[in-house]
Amino acid sequence: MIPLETAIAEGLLYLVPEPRSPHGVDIAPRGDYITVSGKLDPHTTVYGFDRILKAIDAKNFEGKDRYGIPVLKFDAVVAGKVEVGAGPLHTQYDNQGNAYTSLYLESAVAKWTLGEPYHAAADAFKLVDKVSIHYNIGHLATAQGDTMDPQGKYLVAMNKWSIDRHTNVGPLHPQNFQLIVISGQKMELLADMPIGFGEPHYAQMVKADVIKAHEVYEPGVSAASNQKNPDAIAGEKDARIVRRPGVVEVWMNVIRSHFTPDVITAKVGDRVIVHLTNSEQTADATHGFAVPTKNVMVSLDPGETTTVQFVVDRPGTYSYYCTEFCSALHLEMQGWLIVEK
Ligand SMILES: [Cu+2]
Repeated sequence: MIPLETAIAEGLLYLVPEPRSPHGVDIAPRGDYITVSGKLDPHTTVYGFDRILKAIDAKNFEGKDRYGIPVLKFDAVVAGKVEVGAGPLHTQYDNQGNAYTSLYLESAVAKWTLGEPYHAAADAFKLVDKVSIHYNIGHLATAQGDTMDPQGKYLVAMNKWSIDRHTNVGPLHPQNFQLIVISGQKMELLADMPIGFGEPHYAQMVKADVIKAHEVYEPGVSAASNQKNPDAIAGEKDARIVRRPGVVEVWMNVIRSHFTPDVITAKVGDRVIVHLTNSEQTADATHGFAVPTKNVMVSLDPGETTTVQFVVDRPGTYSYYCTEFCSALHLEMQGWLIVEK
């Protein structure tokens, strides 16, 4: 942690007097502009990063705040102001030097131009277009619009409410996402989509080839820690049960569609520790392991290893079974835990 005094002494922290209730602060793709939207001010303020650095070098301050943080002169650091409309919140960018600001009160998205080098001074910081969206837009996302490599083409308006827009399924309605085409000069609404979770916040839209998901875990890797645990791995051949006083430790293999071992015996009072390895190498071949009376239910992705443990306190015969519909023999994928007195 950097203490406030150190930040001030080392020249790391400066303030700027933004007009009204600043909300979203969004950096342009090349890091040259900082867009601040003022929620209660119909303008978006665009600060030039080079102007900020120059003002710091020239000690162009209008004073200090009560903690001693230098306050930069507003006029010295502002590159432009754009009258975007009522209730500006967040801004995203495209690959043509345009910015897109969500307008919460007005329920719209404003498109406007950045300054040099994207647009000549005469065309800079001008409102270009506005598109009405359905209702209560908060955040918005353009394709890679938060990165150094924005793609343009599409924008998603993340609307917090969806009043009357989709089939009513209860008091809580889905959020309404609206897809807008931004490849032309004018924005165009393409589609609505209900999304069934709480208020959408920062989200990223990236090209599919940016996502390099691994489909199968390297055997023995735990999804929880993303670490390999060689001591917990069990293939079908080395699956085993090891007993010591008060403990039954099981190395269990899981593959379509059986558990090895499929019978475990224990004594009342024993702690049962089960290391489970799903040794599937087929993407999507997930298995589960549930021991209902012990409140145990885990999901194992292909290759994954995980450990569960519980104490058996009553004699009886308990089933454990797979909870994923893994094959035609899924219903056979079960075993028995026999607890003796
Ligand atoms: Cu299964």
